Amino acid sequence: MQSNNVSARNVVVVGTQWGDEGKGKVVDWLTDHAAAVVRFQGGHNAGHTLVINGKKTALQLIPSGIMREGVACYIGNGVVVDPVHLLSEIKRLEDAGLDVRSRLFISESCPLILPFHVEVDKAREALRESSGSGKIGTTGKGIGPAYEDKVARRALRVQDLKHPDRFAKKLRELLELHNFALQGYLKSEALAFEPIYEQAMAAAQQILPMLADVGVKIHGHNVAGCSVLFEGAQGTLLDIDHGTYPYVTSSNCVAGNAAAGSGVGPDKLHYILGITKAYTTRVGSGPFPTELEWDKEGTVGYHLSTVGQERGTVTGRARRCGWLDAAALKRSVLINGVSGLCITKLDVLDGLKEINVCVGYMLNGERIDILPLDADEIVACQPIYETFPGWEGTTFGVTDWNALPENARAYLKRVESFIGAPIDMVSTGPDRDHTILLR
Ligand code: 2SA
Ligand code: MG
Repeated sequence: MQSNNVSARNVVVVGTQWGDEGKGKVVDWLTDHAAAVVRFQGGHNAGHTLVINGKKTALQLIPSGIMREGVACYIGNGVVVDPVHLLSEIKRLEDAGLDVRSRLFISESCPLILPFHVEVDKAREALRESSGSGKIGTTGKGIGPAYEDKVARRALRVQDLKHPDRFAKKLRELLELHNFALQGYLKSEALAFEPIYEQAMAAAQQILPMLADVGVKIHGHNVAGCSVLFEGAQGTLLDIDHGTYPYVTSSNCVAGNAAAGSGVGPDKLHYILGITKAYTTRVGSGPFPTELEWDKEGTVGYHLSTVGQERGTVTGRARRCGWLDAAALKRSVLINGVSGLCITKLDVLDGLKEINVCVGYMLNGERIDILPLDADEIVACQPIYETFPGWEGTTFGVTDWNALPENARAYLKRVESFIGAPIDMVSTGPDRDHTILLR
């Protein structure tokens, strides 16, 4: 193979909080300069909302690049694929007039999410709740159980769809194992083999033409001098290793996994863009030191929740809301090797009298300035805030740094100096053009 053309500059876009930082919009915006967009982890638990010419589109499994004509979209080996969901998402986009099948490429190494994964996911959550150990608050899409099968080396993969007999044999074995759990300690019902097999084989007809050797394809773009975008899903604090375990998703959401999850070398990750919302949200259970009361009218939390329209794209669940946690951000910047940050939804802070930023915590009588690793310790953290005056007028849709109110600039500059990474972009609204570029 030839070495990469030096003009290619690949960018990894990752969430630095608990997801929903606005990655989809930023990926879409950056796609102007990219030949391809790659998903490398997660599955259809992700919800990336794009607003183009005032029209909203929500993507779950398909990379955000699909909204741009001529951009290739890759689903890398690190993604778990529900074949039925994939086809319904493709159909939804095709119904909206998009050309999808000629531009979407899927790695044959992706593990499949099958109906029993969804049942196990839901039954486990019900059991956690009834036993008093507390729900994780998963999206119920079967993500965790599918990744468990991958790690246990028994998963059915996209490539098994090519071989009906092999698929049937593996499916029988896997189904037996999951039915044993479902009928036993999960107190649910067994699933039948035939409908799952038939549905998967029907889906295979449509999916197999989209298979591709993703790592080689990405390399090809780079050799041709074209840049590629890696689109992270969820966020760093939901990462299976580095997040607030066990209240996490089941994949690595950090930038390093863009390489392993798509089949390229880490030397091809040229710039890491961390996406950070100007405040914090979290959907699902787990510790959240700067959480505010967000469901009571008249509170700051309620302002963030309603003005920010903080509802899950996939599940419709209300997201928990709180102040920006710069001490948590500090850890994210470190783990991802963030080159620059993009601050999103700044306009949601418009109209607040005062704005707080968490710059550390009191933990067991000591002051610390970075988020601890142990979820129980995070629960015990008391946030230490710096308070900033709010600003008059609106930042909505502003496209020039100097046109931002002085107090807004001061707020962003303080965040930048505390976390030690530059703010390279600011997003001031959902539309493509509501963007300030600083570098
Ligand atoms: P799962 O389903 O096993 O990945 O859930 C485990 C935890 O990961 C969280 N998680 C998410 N958090 C924020 N956004 C996500 N995507 C959707 C969105 C979520 C939605 O964009 O709004 O619609 O509810 C996402 N996906 C997973 C999840 O809440 C659990 O805490
Ligand atoms: Mg989302």
